[in-house]
Amino acid sequence: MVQVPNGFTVVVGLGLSGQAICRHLARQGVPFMVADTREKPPGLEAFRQTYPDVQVHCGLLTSLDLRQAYEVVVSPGVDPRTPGLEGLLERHNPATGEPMLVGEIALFKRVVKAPIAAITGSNAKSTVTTLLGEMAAEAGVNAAVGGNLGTPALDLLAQNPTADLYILELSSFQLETTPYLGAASVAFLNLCDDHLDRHGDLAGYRRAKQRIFIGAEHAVVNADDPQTCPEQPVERIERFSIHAPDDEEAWGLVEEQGRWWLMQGNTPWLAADELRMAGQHNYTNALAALAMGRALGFGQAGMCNALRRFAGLPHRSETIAELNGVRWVNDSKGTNVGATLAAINGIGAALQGKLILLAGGVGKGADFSPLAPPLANCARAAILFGVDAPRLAQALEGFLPVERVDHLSQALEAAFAMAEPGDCVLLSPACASLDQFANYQARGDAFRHWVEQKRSEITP
Ligand code: UMA
Ligand code: ADP
Repeated sequence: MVQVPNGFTVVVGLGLSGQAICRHLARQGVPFMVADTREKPPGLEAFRQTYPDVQVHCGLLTSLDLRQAYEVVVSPGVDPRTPGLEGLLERHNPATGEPMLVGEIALFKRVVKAPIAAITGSNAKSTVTTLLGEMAAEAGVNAAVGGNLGTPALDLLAQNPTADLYILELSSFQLETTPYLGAASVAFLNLCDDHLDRHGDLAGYRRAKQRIFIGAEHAVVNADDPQTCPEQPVERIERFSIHAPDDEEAWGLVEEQGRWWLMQGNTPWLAADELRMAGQHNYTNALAALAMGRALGFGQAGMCNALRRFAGLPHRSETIAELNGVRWVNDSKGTNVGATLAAINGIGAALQGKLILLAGGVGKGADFSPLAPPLANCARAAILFGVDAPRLAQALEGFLPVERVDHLSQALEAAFAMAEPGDCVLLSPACASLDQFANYQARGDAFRHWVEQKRSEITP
């Protein structure tokens, strides 16, 4: 048994969040040690060099005696139910008044002075978070943007201590270990099967996400997805929808003489064709950002300028090239069924030819059957790879032709051979990438690289 020294904080995980937590505790002069469930976590040597005096435990957490610990701060990738941590989330810490086990955002909340805007949902978090950051910049607000998006919240504090606003993308993992957020404005954008391997079922996943509403002054929710509505009182709630607004406060889409408009109540804010981001799902993303921005006091003109400029993030329904009349689209960030449905519906409807879907990877326990009907309508085939290809095939067979391969590179070759002019080859895997790639970016980069290589071969 490894004894945790009396009064020490235990940081679990040596990834981005864990290292940010360590830097923060070091700045605060709080004594801490580190544990990681992996025998050789990446970055261990560099960490030891930076913190030669900090004790590091690698391996099973059951061999840690936590009885004298002050508190345990877990990284988002670590399940609070991991053996060794059981019961800590439920146990009260007399010193902090919080659970014995918390996450990075709890530490952030204890010290942050400026207001927080927070965004969660199964999909569109990064897009809306980035967009709100662009709107803040247009409004001349000194905002720091990060969280699940990439820069840990505690690093934002260190990098921009005088920020007037912290705009955070928050995952269910981060919210699960945040006792109280108390944000100025939050959004819960949508909910579909994701991370069920971690949360057990959709109800558990939703419960974690619902924590974003704790102490919120203003909330933006999706009227078309009632699961996003708060189960606790929130002072001000605004709704967005793909339909026309049903009251003056509501945000929605209205078609007038062939042109779609982003509206609040009866007031048009912007024509949808002025946005650089394509697809109806991005119109609702824009509405959510507008609702948050308005509540935070940003002016209309600046927010609309940000919307006109923002081209969307890479790996999200990103057109890479057109080869022999076939469009190649990288939606590698489509890591769950909801995102892949949005991509199929957004692209499939407007297509002259057919869709060829490249999908597969780690399905995280999701039900893939909702993909079958829209694919039956608009797809030439689905080409499946990765560890959950058999489960995907089971859901799609009988609805459309299905081909199984081992790896994305073979899926690309197969798609190239079958595509006809007017078609679109869409990488939107509905799965995480971690069985075959370092992350979704590496998977999207592999797609991009292959397409660019092909383009250079076929265009002299
Ligand atoms: N791990 C262990 N043992 C440990 C610690 C980590 O096995 O003791 C594993 C985890 O299971 C995971 C990997 O290491 O597979 C990384 O986990 P981590 O908690 O160390 O991750 P960080 O590097 O701190 O990055 C985290 C977020 N990652 C996760 O939630 C898994 C990043 O979101 C986020 O950008 C970063 O903090 C900064 O806030 C990534 C993500 O995939 C993009 N998020 C999920 C998603 O968006 O669906 C939630
Ligand atoms: P997140 O940070 O929640 O993963 P992203 O903005 O990175 O969100 O987008 C993730 C995936 O979801 C991408 O495939 C993107 O095309 C898709 N997506 C974007 N907006 C929506 C939406 N409103 N509904 C469903 N899927 C969406």
